[in-house]
Amino acid sequence: MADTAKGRWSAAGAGVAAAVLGAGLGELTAAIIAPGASPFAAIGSALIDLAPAWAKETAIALFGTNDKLALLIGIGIVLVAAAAAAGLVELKRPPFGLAIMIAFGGVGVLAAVTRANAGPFDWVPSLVAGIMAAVALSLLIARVPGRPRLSAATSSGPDGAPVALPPREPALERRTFILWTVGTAAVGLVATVGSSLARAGSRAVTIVRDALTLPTPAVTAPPIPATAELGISGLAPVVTPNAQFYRIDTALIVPQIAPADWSLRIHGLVQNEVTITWDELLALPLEESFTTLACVSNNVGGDLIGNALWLGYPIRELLARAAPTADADMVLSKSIDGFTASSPIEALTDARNAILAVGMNGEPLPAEHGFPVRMVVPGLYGYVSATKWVTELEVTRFDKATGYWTTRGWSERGPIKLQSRIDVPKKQQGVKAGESVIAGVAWQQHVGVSGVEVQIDEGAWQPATLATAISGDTWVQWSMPWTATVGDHLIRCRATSATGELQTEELSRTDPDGATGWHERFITVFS
Ligand SMILES: Nc1nc2c(c(=O)[nH]1)N[C@H]1C(S)=C(S)[C@@H](COP(=O)(O)O)O[C@H]1N2
Ligand SMILES: [Mo]
Repeated sequence: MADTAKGRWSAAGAGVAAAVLGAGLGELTAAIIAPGASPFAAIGSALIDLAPAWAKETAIALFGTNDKLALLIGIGIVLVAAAAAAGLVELKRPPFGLAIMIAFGGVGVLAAVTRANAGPFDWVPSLVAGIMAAVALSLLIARVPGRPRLSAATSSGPDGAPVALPPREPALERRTFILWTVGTAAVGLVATVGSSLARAGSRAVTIVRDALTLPTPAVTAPPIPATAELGISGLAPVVTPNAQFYRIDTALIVPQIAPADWSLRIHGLVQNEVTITWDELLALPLEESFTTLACVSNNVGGDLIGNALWLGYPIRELLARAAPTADADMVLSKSIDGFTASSPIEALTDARNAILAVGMNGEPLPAEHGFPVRMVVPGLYGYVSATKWVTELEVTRFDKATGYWTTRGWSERGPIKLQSRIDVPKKQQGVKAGESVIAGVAWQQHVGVSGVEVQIDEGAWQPATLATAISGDTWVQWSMPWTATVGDHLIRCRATSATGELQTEELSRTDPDGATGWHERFITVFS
């Protein structure tokens, strides 16, 4: 009787309700005892770490900076499907449905304990999740309408064997089952909501950050030239506000480091191991500098790039204290969450503003941009230089160690490539015929840009007007007046670097070391 379409739907529903309960209680346990070990986040992080270069690219291409949300939703969908299957299996072949629930908990445990900064109790939440889901499933499956009810206690037959009780009234049975199932799922949802409330309430680090005042810089950045900002509507502002700054990282849960607990250790191929605390870092003469960060995953025309005023201390000075040995050629910076970046040592020891940053646009680093301390290195893509939540610099060699993305198919070195982008007219924006403007940004950090040219409808390349660059470490705006004529047009741009290199037309993918090609945009001009 239970093996009817209705019975199977009930069993699948029981599986989903049991999983919701387990997941909710697991999240709640994590929120209380091991904030970093949320089963969802642990599995998600493990998936991120296991993902090859193409998977990261696909995620970013499809979902942009919402890639993490998409991943969590994906995990949720898989869990719901697996939970429904576990319910069906438990109906037909007990106790294998329970085994599936326990196995899922086991995957969570494995993911949690293998995380980079795993705590001693990180195995608990997923274990709780698996066991509670299994217990709930067995209780619910026993109540699937139409199941033979077995009872040894009250209705043994003459030979002592359990006998089936007469089925209960079907309507009553169904109502009881639905009540139990909905109740189970509801408890799970309440626990999930409770866990996120508990987490939000314990954002102590945010409170510390908001109360922080950064020291006055010993070296201030020169004022931004008045002619650096063209102020054209739709054009990226020359300094990117923090709230609009792109965010790319592998951290599903933003690491929460209290400055008082932060320190940076420099070790490896050095003569003196150096450790510096937050207070020691802030007591040093801090310097301001503008640097444009760019992601290697930025496609031609993409927006994974932003420019900020950073406040920090030159890494070169700290490395000098550590005194790297002559054979060192790389510094592997490490984040508290296990991310690593391989920077050529010369980029950190030459005259450029490679800094340990504590401030971004006049405030402490936002949590998602690396609070309390991150690296910023002009001229290198973020994945080989811009380590957020940085806690360690290992001085080493390229033939001895590799960074996080290098082991996943990206290049071990990532100098930023010469690029330019059209911002105005905006994508899919119709333009009215007449006097109009084409504008954008161009960059090759630490080299600088000397010119940008624009081509309309395969015509001759025309020079655009460059705004004043803040420095060679930042992007620069450009614009060109355009008398737009009715019809469809193709607009292209290309930059020339300060060393005379012309931006290549050759299209290349983002992996392994950054996209190339000219940005182009189709524009419709109407009368
Ligand atoms: N800890 C940590 N730092 C990291 C990353 C990361 O995944 N984890 N991603 C890097 C990459 S790929 C880029 S492009 C920059 C982006 O910095 P933003 O998020 O502040 O823009 O951070 C870098 N630092
Ligand atoms: Mo990146």
